[in-house]
Amino acid sequence: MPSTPAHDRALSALDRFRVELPSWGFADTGTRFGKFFQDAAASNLEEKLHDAGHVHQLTAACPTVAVHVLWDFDDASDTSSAEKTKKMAADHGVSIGSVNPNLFQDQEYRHGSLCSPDASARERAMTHCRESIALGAAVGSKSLAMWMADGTNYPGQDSIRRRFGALKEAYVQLASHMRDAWPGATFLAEYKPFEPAFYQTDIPDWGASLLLCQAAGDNAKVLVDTGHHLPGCNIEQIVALLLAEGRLGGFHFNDRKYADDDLTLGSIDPYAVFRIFHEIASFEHDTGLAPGGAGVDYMIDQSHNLKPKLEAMVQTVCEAQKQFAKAQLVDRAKLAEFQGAGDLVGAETVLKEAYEADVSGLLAEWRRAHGAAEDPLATLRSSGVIEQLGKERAAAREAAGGQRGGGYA
Ligand code: AOS
Ligand code: ZN
Ligand code: ZN
Ligand code: ZN
Repeated sequence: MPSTPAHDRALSALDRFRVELPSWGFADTGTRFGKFFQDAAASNLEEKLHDAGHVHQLTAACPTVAVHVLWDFDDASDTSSAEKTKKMAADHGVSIGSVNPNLFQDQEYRHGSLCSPDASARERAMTHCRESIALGAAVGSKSLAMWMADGTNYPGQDSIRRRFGALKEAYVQLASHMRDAWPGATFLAEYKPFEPAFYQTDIPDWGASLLLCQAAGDNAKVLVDTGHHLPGCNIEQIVALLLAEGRLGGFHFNDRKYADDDLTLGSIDPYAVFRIFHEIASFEHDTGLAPGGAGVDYMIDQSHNLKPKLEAMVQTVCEAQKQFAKAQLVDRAKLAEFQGAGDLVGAETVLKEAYEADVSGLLAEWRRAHGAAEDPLATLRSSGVIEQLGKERAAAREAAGGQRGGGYA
């Protein structure tokens, strides 16, 4: 591909585009109907960090790994192993990314955690969050990713206003505690319109997340999980508005056809991914920020039931880079001209031209320059690494009495 200003801009934008891998995406997972085990699945933090490190080695784009407090650290109150964890990550060429508290697996959370009508459940949840904050600071992470399963299953079950009030109070306290105990880190507030609660969730949408963040303070930002929207939702508009308000914290990337399906990013609708990146690139352009300057955290949140986990992660990272690069190619001067002239077809064509551009050469060039595999997925698939890990881990499991774990139950 010839070196044009757009080409060079895309190359340097890719330098700042980092995609965080979820530790739980390397472990066995399933649906509520059951699990299909994979021999190569990771069963402890060390193996997850190993796998994440391998994805980073192939892509040079994934230096951090999101951790889940009770799946990756047995005891949330114990920060004494933080140095060991940091070193373990460093040994695999990565570092610890967002810290995800677990506010859904304790029996006491039957009616919710921070929103529960039961004061002792609320207190337990607060303690767990404070411990997660201490852990995050100790492992050198930069963010706390708050996702809560709180909600109700039936109309009348509880007071929606009381629950949201309790939640707001809790977020205000936690974000403020974070400013002292973990300076510089971001409090990320995720939302989801359904599941596991079926009648109402306590943070159903970005509006509710935004209200909480506005109350909680400047370190609180909204986390957009691309799977957490009702059908037809215009996610890029949410992204544009949150950027304008200075409240877009980051993403949990995945794709969906029906619900929170955890499909690989762009497997259903790659144009939607492009449109999200276009909004971010447009914001950075209009505000004079360099690409990556909007301070958005890009994280993957996918648990793969059937696809080999390493392949699915590499596929996702490459897809994200592809759509990100294309969004950098949008001719913004031309677009502004068409927009000003009210030329719909002209404006749409500018977007489509970038979306339809072939960026494979550009991505290969970037990967060569950064020590990544030129085609990470092909390299992984022909390397035999997954088969080898499968053999080793199956044998180790056998020796340990068949124990599995470390992800969604
Ligand atoms: C759940 O639906 C959410 O997407 C969570 O972000 C996530 O899967 C969980 O926090 C994993 O730790
Ligand atoms: Zn570079
Ligand atoms: Zn998520
Ligand atoms: Zn989800």
